[in-house]
Order: sequence, then structure tokens, then C-alpha cells
Amino acid sequence: PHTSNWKVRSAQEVAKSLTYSGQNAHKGTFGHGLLIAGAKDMPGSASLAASGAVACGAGKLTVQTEKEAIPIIASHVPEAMYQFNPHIELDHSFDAIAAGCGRPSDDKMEILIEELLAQNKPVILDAGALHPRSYTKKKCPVIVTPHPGEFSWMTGKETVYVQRTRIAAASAYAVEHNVTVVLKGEYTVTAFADGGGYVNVTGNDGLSKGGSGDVLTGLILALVLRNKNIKEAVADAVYLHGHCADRWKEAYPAQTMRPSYISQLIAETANEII
Ligand code: NPW
Ligand code: AMP
Ligand code: MG
Repeated sequence: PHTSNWKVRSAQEVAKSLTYSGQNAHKGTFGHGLLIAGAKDMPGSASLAASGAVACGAGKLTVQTEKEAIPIIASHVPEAMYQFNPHIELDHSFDAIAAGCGRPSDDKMEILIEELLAQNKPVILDAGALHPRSYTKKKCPVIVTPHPGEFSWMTGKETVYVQRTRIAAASAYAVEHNVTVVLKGEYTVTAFADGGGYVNVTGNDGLSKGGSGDVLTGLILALVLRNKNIKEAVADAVYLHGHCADRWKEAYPAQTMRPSYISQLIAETANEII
């Protein structure tokens, strides 16, 4: 990759994104997100992602999940609307879509992904929505958010190799497939289709707990809804996610951090940056 196109996202840049607000705003101004996540054995993944999206400014949020999971998720995220019919009308009602947290990577998911890629609103793919695939029929901006294990599976390259070549590996995939890659883990790498990207310097081992990645998906969804500049939106979400954990670690042992705290810490940490 061209190193001149690679940067570290700064707090000042993130602040700009957080203070953006619409004049005469109403909930429609800030976009309607669709989150396809969670199942009866993993309702928490959807709760975590949906809480992240609401805490970070999604105007409206619909969660598509299994029927049995709805009351559980809704008890944590009353702001969201819920849908259990697996056939979703992907008309013009959604402004961005995130899929995969707490979902199996099966044939049903692949069929759904094909439909998602055929519409024109930004799509964020995580966990069960990640798969080795080409994106030849895609008509929309795509953001994939693998951890190194998932990226290894998507690319067929060993996890150790991925970790040794994080920037190069993420960048090569982003350029080849014309997508944005968020390769998670310490120093998360966000690679863009133009060969540039960001290395993130926030975050710590307090995030090394099941559920942290699900929250990140929600933050990305919210900021993509609020900011037309997808590159900025993704980099800002990654920054804020880590920043919340850094604030926690200043006051408490990292191991006491819980993924659900990220959404609660957004307000306080945003205030510091602004
Ligand atoms: P190892 O063996 O630990 O070293 P999976 P998942 C590797 C949902 N969740 N660096 C790891 O390696 C998610 O949304 C639901 C290197 C292992 O091989 C998903 O849908 C929750 N390697 C589903 O569960 C909370 C790394 O990847 C493999 C790595 C499965 O997601 C939890 C594990 O990956 C969870 O979020 C790194 N930094 N990170 C809920 N409350 O409902 C990972 N690996 O098999 O995809 O398992 O990430 O837990
Ligand atoms: P997932 O594996 O999908 O749950 O995602 C884990 C999230 O936590 C990603 O955003 C990682 O970047 C973040 N994370 C986990 N461990 C660390 C760490 N040691 N330092 C920084 N970020 C981390
Ligand atoms: Mg994950």
C-alpha cells in the first residue's frame, strides 16, 4: 500500500463527526438503520449492536431477528423496532444495513447477502455475514468487519500470516474487492478501496471479551447513517469504540470492562473529545 495514504485518526477529526447535527432535524434526518442480528441462542449480540447504534445517533433502528429473541432484545433496547419475518422488504425505507452479529453463516445468510449487495444503501457485514466471496454483483458501498480469525477464513490465509501483514493484507483485499475492510484487534486497520486507510490507536485488552465486536457493528451503522463520508464514519466508530475502553482503563482494571459499557460510555467520552 501507498504509505502516504495511511493515517492515524485523531481525536480532533472524530470531534468534527460527533458535532455534526442537522438544522430542523427530526428522526428521519439521522437515517433509518436496519440491523439483521441475533438469534434465540445469541440475543445479546443484537442487544449489544442495537444499543451501540442508538447510543451513537441512529435516527431510527429496526432489528430483524428470530421471534423468540425479540422480547429479550427489546427489554434492553426499547428505542428499536422489531421484525421477525426473514423476508425483509429492502425498499427505500432503510438508509444503511448491518448484518451478521450472532447469526450463523449458512445458505440462508448467503441468499440474504446477495439481496443486500444488489440494493444501493451502505452495507456492513460482520460475523455470520462474513464468508469467502467475491462482490462482483455489488451495487452498494460494503464494509466488512472481520477479526483476524474471520479474515483468515475469508481470504484462505493463515491467521498468523494475516497478523504479520495486517495493513498489507487488509489493503489488498479492500482494493481487490472494492470494499472497506475493518481488520479488528489491537491497532485495528481500516483499509479503503483506493489503497489508503487508517490505523487505530485507541482500545485495549478491556475489549478482549465476547460482544465487543457486536457493539462496534452498531457504532459503525449509526455513524454511517449520520455521515455521508463513509471513510470518516467508519474510522470514527473504530476510534470511539477503543476510546471508551481507554477511559474505563484509566479508572478501573481493564478486566472489569464489559462490552455493554461501551454504549454507556459514549456520551461521556464524546464530551471529552469535543
Ligand atoms: P483463538 O482460538 O481464540 O486464538 P468465531 P466469535 C480467532 C457472536 N457473539 N487474533 C479465534 O482464535 C458473534 O457475533 C455473540 C487472532 C478463533 O479461532 C458471532 O456471530 C455474543 N485470532 C458468533 O458469536 C457474544 C482471533 O477467531 C476464532 C482473534 C461467533 O463469534 C460473543 C473465533 O471466532 C460473540 O460476539 C484475534 N484478535 N479474534 C452474544 N452475547 O450473543 C478471534 N480470533 O468462531 O467467529 O467466534 O468471534 O466469538
Ligand atoms: P470481536 O472479536 O468481533 O468481538 O471484536 C472484538 C473487538 O474488540 C474489536 O473491535 C477489536 O479491535 C477489539 N479488541 C479486542 N482486543 C483488543 C485489544 N487488546 N486492543 C484493542 N482492541 C481490542
Ligand atoms: Mg465478532
